[in-house]
Amino acid sequence: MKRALVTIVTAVLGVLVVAGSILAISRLDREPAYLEATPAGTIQTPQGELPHATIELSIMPNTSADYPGPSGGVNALIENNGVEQNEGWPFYWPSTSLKLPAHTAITVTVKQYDGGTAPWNPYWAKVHGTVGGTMTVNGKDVTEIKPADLGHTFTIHQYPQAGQDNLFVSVPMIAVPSNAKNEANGYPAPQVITFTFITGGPGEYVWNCEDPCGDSYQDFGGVMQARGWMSGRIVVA
Ligand SMILES: [Cu+2]
Repeated sequence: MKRALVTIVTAVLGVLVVAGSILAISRLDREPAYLEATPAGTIQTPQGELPHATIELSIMPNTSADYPGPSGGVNALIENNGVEQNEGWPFYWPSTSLKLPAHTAITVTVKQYDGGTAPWNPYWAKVHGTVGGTMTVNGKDVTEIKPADLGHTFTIHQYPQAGQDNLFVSVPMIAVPSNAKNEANGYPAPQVITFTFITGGPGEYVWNCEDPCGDSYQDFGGVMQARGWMSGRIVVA
């Protein structure tokens, strides 16, 4: 009888350990919920008339009551350490997980509220992979900005692989001037950046910031290595 009990307890403990490990791993993996592009009719592009969709993002310099920032997964673990390691970290908002329709012109509007850091390579201050090779900064068409004015980048990529189209888009997010005053909401007036790119067939991609806005090694640690802040996933479906 006692032996049977020990066997049962041992088996139950084993199940609990496995279930706990799976839960811990899935917490680590959890990414913000997908933000879906909004259909917006059709648009003329160099590839002819295509379906059009839009998506709106903001880059916040720090969290606040109105912009609490990513809270699940990796970030929750950082906060649970009892030390607010993500205090003052910039982040893309409302999500770093994006869902985009296939074979569609996607117009992204970004309100950029953060200051700047020059990139290690001026390549990241140039526009790559958009329709016309341009973006707009506060309504003006440009193909690049001064590297010293870079705040962040929005860079979509994935290693070439069978079964999905290549997608490479990189757009420099111009910084708010360092002497900009905060408005009533606690943030300076944003730089407004728009750009349009064309998705291929269905696929899974990642994106990240290529401006060294973090800390540690080459300033690519901290916020730069925490999913949900300066990097995320893109599904084209
Ligand atoms: Cu960044």
